[in-house]
Amino acid sequence: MEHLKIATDNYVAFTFFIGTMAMMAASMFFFFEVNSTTPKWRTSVLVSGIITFIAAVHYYYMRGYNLETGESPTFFRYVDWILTVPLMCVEFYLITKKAGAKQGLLWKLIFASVVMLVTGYFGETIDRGHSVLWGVISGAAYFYIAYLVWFGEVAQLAQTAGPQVAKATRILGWFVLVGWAIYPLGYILGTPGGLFGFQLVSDPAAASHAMDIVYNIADAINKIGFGLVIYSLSRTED
Ligand SMILES: *C/C=C(C)/C=C/C=C(C)/C=C/C1=C(C)CCCC1(C)C
Repeated sequence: MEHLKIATDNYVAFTFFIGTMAMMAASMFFFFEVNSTTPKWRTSVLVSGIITFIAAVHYYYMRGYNLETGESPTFFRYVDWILTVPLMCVEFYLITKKAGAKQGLLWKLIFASVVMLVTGYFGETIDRGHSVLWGVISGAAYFYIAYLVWFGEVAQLAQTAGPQVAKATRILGWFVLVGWAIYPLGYILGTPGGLFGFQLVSDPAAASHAMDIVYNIADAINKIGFGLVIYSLSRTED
């Protein structure tokens, strides 16, 4: 078998490689720091590590898959997201729980994130002809999550949970509003529906490469960044 190496101009393979490394390093960091975390925040820091660890395992696989086939590992990308995004919802629940968050709120967040991801998957794979429609439905679920975090129950509970939790929730809210908004951009670049029919990248292979690079950058920012906000909350509040 031919020995596979990353060509220096292959940015897709490169971002998969760096993504794998970053997720592994972040997981080690969060897991080791659990020991020196106060009991109150231990679960939250542990969940941060589980999120980056799940991503590390998927990235390791996606990196190899992409290197060998040159294709986009869409299925495993979505398997990763369907596991990690609900866990990010768990983080919102855990930090507002002391202020009285109910399990109903957790299920609302998880349900919206599953709708967001399943519809996005349809638009990227089995029904690409209607990618704009699926993208719009997915976007509605996304805005609902952003609404809950900025103005809904999450925001209200965070206000009564003390200044540190309120501050952390606001920063996490920015991750949802700005960091998560990078994903629809990748979707627009990569699907045939483009931006309501306007195709930004016309060559299909180039479009799929652009999408992978955008998703890889977004994952590193959002999964590791999110975890670091939780980590810093665990060090300021006792
Ligand atoms: C760790 C992975 C994360 C935080 C993934 C987040 C993914 C999204 C916010 C995806 C959103 C999408 C839309 C809002 C519309 C188009 C389809 C998606 C699934 C790319």
